[in-house]
Amino acid sequence: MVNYSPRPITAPTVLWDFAFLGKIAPDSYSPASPSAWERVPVPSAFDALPDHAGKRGAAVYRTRFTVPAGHGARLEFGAVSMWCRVFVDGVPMKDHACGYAPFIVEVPAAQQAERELVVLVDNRYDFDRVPMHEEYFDFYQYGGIIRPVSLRVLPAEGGFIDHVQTLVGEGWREGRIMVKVWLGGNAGERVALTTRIDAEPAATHEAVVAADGVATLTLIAADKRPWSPASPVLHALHVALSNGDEGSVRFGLRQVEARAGAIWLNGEKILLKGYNRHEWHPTGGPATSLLEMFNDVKLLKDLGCNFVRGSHYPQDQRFLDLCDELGLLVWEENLGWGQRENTFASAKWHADHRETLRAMVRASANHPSIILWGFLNEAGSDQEYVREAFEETVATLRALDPSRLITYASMFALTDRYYHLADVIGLNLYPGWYGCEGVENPLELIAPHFRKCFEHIDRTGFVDKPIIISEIGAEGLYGWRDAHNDFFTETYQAAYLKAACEEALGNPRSSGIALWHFSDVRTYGGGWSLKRPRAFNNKGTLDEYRRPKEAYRVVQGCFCRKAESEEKCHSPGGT
Ligand code: ADA
Repeated sequence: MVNYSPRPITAPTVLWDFAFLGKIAPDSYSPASPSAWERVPVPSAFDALPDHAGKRGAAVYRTRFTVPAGHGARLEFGAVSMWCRVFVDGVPMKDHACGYAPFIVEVPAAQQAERELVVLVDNRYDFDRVPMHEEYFDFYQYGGIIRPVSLRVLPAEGGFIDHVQTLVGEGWREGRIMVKVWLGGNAGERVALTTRIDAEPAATHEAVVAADGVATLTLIAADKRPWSPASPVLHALHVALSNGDEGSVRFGLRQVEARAGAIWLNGEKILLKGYNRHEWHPTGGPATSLLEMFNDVKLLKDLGCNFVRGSHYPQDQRFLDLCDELGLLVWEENLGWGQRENTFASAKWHADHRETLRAMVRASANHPSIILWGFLNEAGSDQEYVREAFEETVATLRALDPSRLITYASMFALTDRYYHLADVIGLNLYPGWYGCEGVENPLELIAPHFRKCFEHIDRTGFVDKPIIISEIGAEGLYGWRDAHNDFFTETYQAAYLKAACEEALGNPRSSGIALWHFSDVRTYGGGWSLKRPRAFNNKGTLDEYRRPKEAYRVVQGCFCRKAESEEKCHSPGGT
């Protein structure tokens, strides 16, 4: 069951065995094959470790864990990149083909308590085997167990709580929540449940109908303080089955709505001010620490943000926990980057996309910080071939979680065919950066282009839908300034972001902005990187070490001028 503190796997050693296997065919591997073992920490991206930096191929991680004899268990993987096959006691249990989505491996009961876990990972691009990852994505795709692995021992007999989903909507003022208890094992058609919110007395619910394995309850929290970025009040819900299986989730009382062309949080119109953020740091690549995530959230808050877009994949649960606790609204999306027709023609891609979308919602649905579900960044949304995937994705998200808004980031503002599916229209726009060869003053392109897009959207029948600028940015190389203030200088970047913020925050048709990007991040190398100096996407307002560029102060000025009155921008340490 989802719990709010990550429970690391109970391995006997801190480090796991690791071996880089190189170009072997994954199917030729067996845990019985001999390997030359090293020791590495988990989580880790093996190709971010100095000994293996930049390598592509197969690799294997191995450890031991204990489960009381006779009990089944679940291994819950935060993310393994890009492809993996998980073996328990030498037996292949699951293949998984999305490097950023959480997944579960069922561990069958055994006579012995000590068990062996082997994870074969592979970071090679292979469209047939791993169609969700393609080589042209503008961020470096690593290999390894990049997020925490946790273990959950299941009851020896009877049913168990698979996970608990809290749904908060129009009842937020009264403290009313809908709770869905997803059951596993032989829980039966009626279950007895005990619930407790915060430190309130426990409540018993006899013979709750578990239709299709889901028992639904409506509960009222005594403490009705709402959750908001300015006051992120969290509540705890504990749920237990009569056989003692139990767990806790956190939730917040808040409602998000899209109406009259605006986004409303707890009944008040809200302007989103934020950044896109990749989960990435130079030390460990995508395997970041809680401290690094914490520092990023603090920097975002210092910049005056109330919003972050988790580009371009499901988020680390620890990051979402921080957003819940520190008060940052989140757009979480399923993995996607600019896919075109060949991707949508792949049955394996559809199956993997479906599985990971569900896994994202299952893992993240209780975070009050998440207000928007997104999917498929910059896919071919001006074309017919995305229709099936877009319609199915939206229907799935609405069925799984009617309490949040749905969006996708479009790069086809004037020709997009699917705005009707979204609650919030997200536009990725780069006027004054891409495609302005020969233009004398590219900054002057920004505001008129925004207006043209807004007018097009209103004219084509979507006047009631809120619009946000889901990406805009320019490259600024850290430390690069010169008298021309030309492209790639910190100065042009700062002026660019200022112009974008002023229009997006000042134009009443806009509900906000997510700047591209929070920090510089490693991207594709070799020939792919000709437009990416250093093989980095340098559009960060901070560089990769989180050193602020000129744009930092400028954006802070824009966002803080627009700060909600109850939310003060601050500058810790006088920065
Ligand atoms: C796109 C894309 C981003 C990044 C950006 C850029 O909008 O969604 O991931 O690649 O362009 O820097 O060009």
